[in-house]
Amino acid sequence: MEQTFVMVKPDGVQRNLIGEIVSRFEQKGYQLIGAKFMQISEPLAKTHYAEHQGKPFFDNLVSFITSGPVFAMVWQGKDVIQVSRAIIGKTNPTEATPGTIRGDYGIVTHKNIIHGSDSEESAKREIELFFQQDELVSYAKDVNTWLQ
Ligand code: IDP
Repeated sequence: MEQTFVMVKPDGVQRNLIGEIVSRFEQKGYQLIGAKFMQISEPLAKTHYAEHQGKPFFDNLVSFITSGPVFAMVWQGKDVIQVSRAIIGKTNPTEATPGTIRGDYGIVTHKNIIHGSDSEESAKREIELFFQQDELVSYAKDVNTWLQ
């Protein structure tokens, strides 16, 4: 079953949006298999955002993501990578459709509430970066039979 990495960024935590964000993924029908409330270190931030190294916003991105705690999660389900990106909305909240998380709660790109992996490769890389294998919980849910 497909898995993806989702993280409520420091602005989402400060704005009390953890519960709202978890609800949206739960209500869609996805299954939470890992969660961690944590402070990101500078080295972890630089590794996580390595693809943006050298861009003008990189330093601000690293200082923002390390500026307060984040809520890191792994969600599982059919097509969860693609669908979670749709639930999250476009990177720039001005362009994000209302109804998406960024469309409903974000205003500026550098504080856009939430991160979600954008491909199978980045999901695998980011899950391994943030979670040990024994921190991911495998469990059956009877409700899944109503979603397949
Ligand atoms: P994504 O989070 O929608 O996948 P990415 O292009 O991977 O978007 O960028 C990672 C994060 O870097 C964004 O969520 C946003 O917070 C920040 N970012 C991206 N582009 C800009 C920019 O042009 N200015 C400031 N911050 C940016």
